[in-house]
Amino acid sequence: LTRFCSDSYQPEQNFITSPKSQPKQFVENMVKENVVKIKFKDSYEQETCQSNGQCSNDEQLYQVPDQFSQKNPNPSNWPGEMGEAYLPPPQLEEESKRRFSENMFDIAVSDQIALNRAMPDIRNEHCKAHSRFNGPLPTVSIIIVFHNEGNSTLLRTLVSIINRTPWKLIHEIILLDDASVDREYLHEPLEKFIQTLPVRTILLRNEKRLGLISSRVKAAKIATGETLMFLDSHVEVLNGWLLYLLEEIQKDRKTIVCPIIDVLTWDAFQLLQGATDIFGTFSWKMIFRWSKIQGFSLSNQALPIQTPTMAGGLYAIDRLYFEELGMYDEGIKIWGGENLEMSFKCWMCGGRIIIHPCSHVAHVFRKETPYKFLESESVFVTIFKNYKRVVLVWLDEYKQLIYAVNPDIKRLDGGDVSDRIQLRQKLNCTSFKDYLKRFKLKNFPFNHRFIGTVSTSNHRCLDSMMGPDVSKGLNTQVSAQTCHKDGGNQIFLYTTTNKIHFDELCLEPGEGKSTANRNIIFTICMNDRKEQNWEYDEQTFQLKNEHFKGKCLSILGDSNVMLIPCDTNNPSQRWTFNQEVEL
Ligand code: UD2
Ligand code: MN
Repeated sequence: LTRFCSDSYQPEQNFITSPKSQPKQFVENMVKENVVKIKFKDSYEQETCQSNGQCSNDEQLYQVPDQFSQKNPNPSNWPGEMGEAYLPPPQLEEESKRRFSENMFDIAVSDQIALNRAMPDIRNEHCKAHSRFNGPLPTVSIIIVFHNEGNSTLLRTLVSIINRTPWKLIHEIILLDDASVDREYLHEPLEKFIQTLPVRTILLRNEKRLGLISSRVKAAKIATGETLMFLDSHVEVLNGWLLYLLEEIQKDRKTIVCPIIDVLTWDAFQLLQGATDIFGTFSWKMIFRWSKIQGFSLSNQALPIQTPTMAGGLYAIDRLYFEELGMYDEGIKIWGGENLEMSFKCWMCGGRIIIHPCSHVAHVFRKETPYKFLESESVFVTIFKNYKRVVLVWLDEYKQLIYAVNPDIKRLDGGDVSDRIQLRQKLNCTSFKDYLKRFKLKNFPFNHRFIGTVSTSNHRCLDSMMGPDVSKGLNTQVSAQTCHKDGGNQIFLYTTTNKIHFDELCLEPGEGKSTANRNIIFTICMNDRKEQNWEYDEQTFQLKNEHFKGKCLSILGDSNVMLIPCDTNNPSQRWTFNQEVEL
């Protein structure tokens, strides 16, 4: 029985079981129809299990196979094999340009790459040494929501899952088409395709666009596996990816586990290995950020890393735990901020979030977002309203800092959040301050002296001149501008350890010839770095550098912030801290 469903979906009536059939025949048809140009392996075969998903024993089921035992590999000179870059040859250039904006990645290139292309095993040696697991691992419902996804990218996502996951662990794959427009291949061809898959696959369709977040909730509600695995619709999972994630949930069910997100480039679909020594944080503008672990030790490379926040796209979670946590805030429209909501909620209410350095999923990072958000308002308005909800429910008194730096979040109305506040009470969660203390997130302080504008007696204020992405401000110059009283880039933070922060960055004199005056730039904050320490003299109002003795923070000319010899008569060295945020 095969039926395809809309919003009124009833799982008992409408699931599609997809037994192994003849993918070869089907793929040949697709090639004829010019939908996907290169055929993949004759049929799916499990390396450790029988084709019906039966494994001879659990030892085989819970073991990451050696990648090179893959049967019937593609010819190695096929485009993109082993994650190699494939740039469009001259005859493809026209199509490549013409169709780029469909997805904001090169779909013409993707169409040339085999759906079952081989990928290198990029796990480190420590991970390879940990390739056996104690069963039974929980089963998984893999949830993939898509809106206007490219054809070959979506199919390659599915084929990679089938080829690199023990089928017995896949309770089901749930695909949800979030009201894609004018994409014929997402209809009958996709419906036929999923019937060739050897695991149960459900395809749902939204009649009206719900956005990623509500769609994920909708899919989670019909899922029946023991765990949920959320994926984007343009990924390739790599060898062993799921086993590492499930093992952590098996150990502790209140765990959210994220894989390493490797990069597939938007122009050549080249695999670039993602960093494994990173964790997630977020900025004063509520933007998710990656941060490098200082002093990362090589011997720990197979151990999961605790992360204060997650990127949000790819993660595994116990299904009932996801429910306990109140799934997502459905007041969040399309997407944006939901990853922070999930992160704060999990950590503040007794759970934990980890990144497993052995689990790799490659994701196509697009050039830009190809689809619109809501018709009625700009993307930023939607996203800021989403942030507003998260801030109101989870940030306690720290909401003031967010509001000072991004007044739009303060101004916009994100709607009623009372049910989410109730959820927080029900879950008996700790304060946001405790969350910050636990991770010592430096940009959200709890031992600071001051947060606000820093101005000279002639009404010039320190200004970061930064866009929303603070990481782009690394090594840029600090500026002085007319004090505008609108907060934003003029909000700085002065710590009890004498550092001057803008968000996660610190003020420090840049390189300069020893005799020359140095520009002040933004650098990564480091505890023991004296160049970043500024002693405030309450008599003279000077900010004296602790490393360069006798030198002070000063404005030179109109807007240059420099380190020059201290001079009590210079009004451009007389600084006042104007407290704007009381924490
Ligand atoms: C990143 C995350 C993504 C999500 C988003 C917002 C990663 C690798 N990706 O997205 O999962 O958390 O940030 O925080 O961490 N989609 C819909 N309906 C919509 C809009 C999007 O179904 O109305 C789908 C889309 O087809 C895709 C997924 O949502 O499968 C994420 O969107 P994206 O890939 O455009 O965004 P990305 O990768 O920047
Ligand atoms: Mn994506």
